[in-house]
Amino acid sequence: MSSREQSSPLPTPLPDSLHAERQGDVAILRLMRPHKRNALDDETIKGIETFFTSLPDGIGAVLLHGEGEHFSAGLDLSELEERDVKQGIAHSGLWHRAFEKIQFGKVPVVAVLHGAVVGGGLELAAAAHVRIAERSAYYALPEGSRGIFLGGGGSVRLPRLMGATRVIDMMLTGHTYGADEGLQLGLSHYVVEPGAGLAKALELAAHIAGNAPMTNFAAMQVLPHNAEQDRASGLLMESLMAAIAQGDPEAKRRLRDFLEKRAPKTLHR
Ligand code: 1HE
Repeated sequence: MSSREQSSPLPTPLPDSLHAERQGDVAILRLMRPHKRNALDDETIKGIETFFTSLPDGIGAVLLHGEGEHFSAGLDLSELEERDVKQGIAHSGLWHRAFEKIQFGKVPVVAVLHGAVVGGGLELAAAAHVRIAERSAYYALPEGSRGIFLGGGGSVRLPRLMGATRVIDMMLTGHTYGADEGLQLGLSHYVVEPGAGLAKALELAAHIAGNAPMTNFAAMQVLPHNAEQDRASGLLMESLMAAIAQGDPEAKRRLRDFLEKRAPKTLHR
């Protein structure tokens, strides 16, 4: 996809707090509540679930980012006041469903992080596959000081990214991390200058969309599962997935391209 490629709207009906468009084979989902620092209310979470379950064919990657100065201020705290225990469990379940659709959906997701990436905003970011942080990004879990807890899968995903003890520290002490620290800890994979995140994300998303779909599927689905299952099951799963991927006609075509000197070489860039 070139940066000159035209944007077109995606047909899925979404709430005003989200905007979706398509550039070639990349779908772009933007959080659109900058006046509320992209706080995530129920409507937005339901919209995220709808978006990821109704991606049209031909989309090879999703780019996720937030309008305004911040990626997301997390849970919309104004909706919390009246919720009882039963409603709290249902609410967390809603977030779990939506974010599982991101992590284990049809295609890889590239997130651009800037400004506040806090609470549920960090949980949302953690569900993406590739994270690009602009230098303004910072990470925090203010749940401790608000008297609440993680609810969007963060207690499962974040310890796997950065270690449980760091997550405990963030929640207990309010410790925040900046963009460069986040890169070292695995909260992002790239750090770029302010304003450069979207272009980098479009470049990476276009690269991902150009991969063989079966390889993208294997990377998204098999790697996280193998990180959690026993060694023997992991190795068996790997053999099966490797055989499925290499048996696909797309793999045969790509291998022929390389052997007949039509494919790009693997160089350090
Ligand atoms: C909000 C929210 C929100 C802003 N829910 N309305 N998240 C937090 O504890 C983070 C709370 N937010 C902040 O600390 C700050 O807003 C920021 C550092 C992110 C940005 O500061 P600033 O000075 O740019 O904005 P602001 O003046 O604080 O906020 C602008 C408006 O957004 C204001 O509303 P207004 O009507 O008075 O203009 C704020 O009330 C509103 N706003 N953040 C609701 N989070 C699944 S469980 C997940 C658990 C969590 O996510 S806990 C973490 C919650």
